[in-house]
Order: sequence, then structure tokens, then C-alpha cells
Amino acid sequence: MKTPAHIAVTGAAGQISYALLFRLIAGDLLGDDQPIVLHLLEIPEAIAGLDGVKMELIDCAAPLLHDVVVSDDPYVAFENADLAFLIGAKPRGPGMERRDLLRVNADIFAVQGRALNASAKRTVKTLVVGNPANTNALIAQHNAPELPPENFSAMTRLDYNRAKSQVAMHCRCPVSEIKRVIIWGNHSTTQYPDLHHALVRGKPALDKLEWDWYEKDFIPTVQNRGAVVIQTRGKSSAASAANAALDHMRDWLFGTPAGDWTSMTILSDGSYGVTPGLMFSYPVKTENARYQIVQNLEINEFSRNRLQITEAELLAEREAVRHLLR
Ligand code: NAX
Repeated sequence: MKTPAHIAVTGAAGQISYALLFRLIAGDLLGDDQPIVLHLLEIPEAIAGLDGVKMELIDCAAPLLHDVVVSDDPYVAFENADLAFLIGAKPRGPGMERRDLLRVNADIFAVQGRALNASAKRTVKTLVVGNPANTNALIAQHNAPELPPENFSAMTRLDYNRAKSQVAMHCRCPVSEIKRVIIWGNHSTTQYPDLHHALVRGKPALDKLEWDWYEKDFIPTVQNRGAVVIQTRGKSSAASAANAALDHMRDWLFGTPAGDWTSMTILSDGSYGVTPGLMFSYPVKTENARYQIVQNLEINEFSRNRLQITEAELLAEREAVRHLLR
């Protein structure tokens, strides 16, 4: 039998985690022969609720689940972690500006970065889901100086999945026929969903699609999808976010399919003229649990402008949390 994988999940009593945990113990990420120990982190007020989730996990009698650790201490929760899903964050309250949200959450991710640095395996792969995800990931990474910077990422996979599905619906073809979609930049409404390099049934997407639809319908639809889900469902995306978190980690660990790529928010190395050291969503290919930014894609003026808009937002976010960056 394989040694159990230790998976840490923060915000474990929240709605995304509720959609994630049961898929983890069913083997949806690491396969049906990989035992799992779950390490669940919550704030003290939510521990009682999390104890209830733990009971339900146990009640699944899942053969892969070897243990469940519940804690309100990140140093305990991250102990020995191989994978960390940082989902827990404070939601935006009434009258709260994005700037206020940034500040409250920045402190959380500084603490958790330090805890990962102290407690997790040196190879821990970290995915930040909690918003503002890019900048939270940057803070966590800066506060974990002994861990490889390339092992920190944030989630734009939900945006990528949304983009793929919009194209598939518009072209009336299966999602599997849509390849090489890109989400550039921030997980926010400034993100740039780019179809200039996308393929539909192996042919350039923009040869098949009307430009008007691309610019005026597709781009804003993907950028604003999260808000529209909240308006429609009355709650923010949960199952689709958990699904995207699994897709992100699975591709990172096991590789992207031949002929395709994915989008991940990772530390910029300056590729495509983006300021180095920002957490920026790029097209990436993955192999042997490592990612590489897809290089040499042509960026026209339309795309360049949009890349600059989302980069400017990330630079402003970084300025607002500068005191937490080492
Ligand atoms: P919920 O409010 O249902 O759950 C969040 C949980 O985090 C709560 O149980 C809360 O007690 C816990 N928490 C708060 N501070 C914590 C801390 N310091 N340590 C540990 N746990 C803590 O939110 P949910 O719908 O699960 O969403 C979680 C986060 O994901 C939010 O920030 C949300 O904005 C973000 N999202 C990010 C997405 C992405 O694509 N990157 C998409 C979905 C989602 O909007």
C-alpha cells in the first residue's frame, strides 16, 4: 500500500471545501490507490461546524481516507502537508471596498505562509483559492522563504473552464474540442480571456467566431461570470470552484494533455513583458509535476492593452500589501 498523502485544506467548513473534500476522498485527484490524510483548518468559531463535516467524511467509510485532523492552528494543520488548498478567506462584507478585503485577507495569508514554511513538506504544492487569490498567493509565497517559490500558485482555472465552456456552447461542439484557451492576469474582472491562440476542432477559433461576439459578449461574460452566478444562485460558485481546484492540481501533478495547455497563476518571470515577481495567470504546460510558461505566442495590440490593464491592477494590489512582502 502507498504511503498516505497529506492534504491540507483551509476554510474547510466553507462551501467550496464542502464540495472538494468528498471528491478528494473518492480519489478524484490522486487516484483510487492513493490513501489520504486530510488536515482541515478553520477559525475557532467554525470548528464546531467542521467537526460535523469530519463526521460526514468518516460516515462515507471511504477506503482511501486514513485520518482527518481538525485544527484552528495553521502550524498543526500544515504539518507534513504534501498539498495545500488555501481556500479560507474573509468574504467581502457590506460597504467593504476591495482594498479593505485585500488588507484583511493579506494578514491571514502572511500567517499561513509562515506556517507552511515551518510545518509543511519542503515539496508542498500550494494552491490559493481565497480572494483576492493572486495577491494572497504572493503574500503566502513571500512569507515562506524556505519553500520553492514555484510551488505557489493561485486559481484562474475556474475562469479558464468557464471560457472553454462558453466557446463550446457558442460553437455547439464538445468542450473536448476546444483547446489552447488562455486566461491572462488577475482572477478579477480585469482578467483577459484570450482566444487568439485557441483552437476549435483543430482550427483557429477566431476564424470560426465572430469578432463582435468575442469582444462584446465572450470577454465580459467570462470576466463577470462569478458575479452573475452570485446574482442567479444567491451564493458564490462552490462546486465549480472545487472542480477547478481539482483540475488545477491534477494537471500540475500529472501533466497537461498533448497539444493543449492550461492557465495557472504563478510567479511571473518577466515573460510577455509582465513585471517579474507578480502572481500572474499565464498559459502553462505541465510535465513531471512542474510547469513551464508557453513561450513565443504572438501578442497583438488588442491583447497587449488588456494584459497591461490586468497587470496594473496587480501592481496596485501589491503596493497595498507591500509591508507583508519580504
Ligand atoms: P465560505 O464563506 O463558504 O467559506 C470560507 C471559510 O473560510 C469559512 O468557513 C471561514 O470560517 C473560513 N476562514 C476564514 N478565515 C480563515 C482563516 N484565517 N483560516 C482558515 N479558515 C478561515 O466561502 P467559499 O465560498 O468557500 O469561498 C472561499 C474563498 O474562495 C472566497 O475568498 C471566495 O471569494 C473564493 N473564490 C475564489 C475563486 C477562484 O476562482 N479563485 C472562485 C470561487 C470563490 O469565489
